[in-house]
Amino acid sequence: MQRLVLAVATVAALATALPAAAQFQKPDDAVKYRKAGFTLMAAHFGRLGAMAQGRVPFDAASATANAEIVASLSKLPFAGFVEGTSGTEKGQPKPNVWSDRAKFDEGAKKMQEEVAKLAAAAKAGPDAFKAAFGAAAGTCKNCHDNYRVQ
Ligand code: ASC
Repeated sequence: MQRLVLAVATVAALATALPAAAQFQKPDDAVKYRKAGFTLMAAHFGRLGAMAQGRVPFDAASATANAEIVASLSKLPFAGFVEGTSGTEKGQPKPNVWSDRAKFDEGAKKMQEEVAKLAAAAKAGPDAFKAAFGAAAGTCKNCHDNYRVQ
């Protein structure tokens, strides 16, 4: 698990060092990439949510492992938001991702900061974990409300 997290983190560091568009052959590749990233994040964040909401018993080791994965994955999808990939169908990014990019990036950074706190919160116990999960989920929702077609 540690090694996987390290590998993902290394790739994330390399990926973010390149200009976004330069990483993809064509816009559709960028769309697939970011969707894959968010799909993985949602799977692992969902496992945390199940514990935060009491649908699954809190398990510090599992929560910590999933939180570390989410924190690493959170660095990946944003490189996939290349120009010309907005849309009007449910789930697609609205054009304001690009017309208001600084604010969008700020929201992404806020999300990354909040998910980075989840592992330590999981180690601290269920109450700290629940609070940190709520804060992180709020940052997801904020961008969905503002930048994703409903
Ligand atoms: C999840 C998930 C999201 C966020 C969001 C929070 O578990 O897949 O996209 O939480 O629903 O509001």
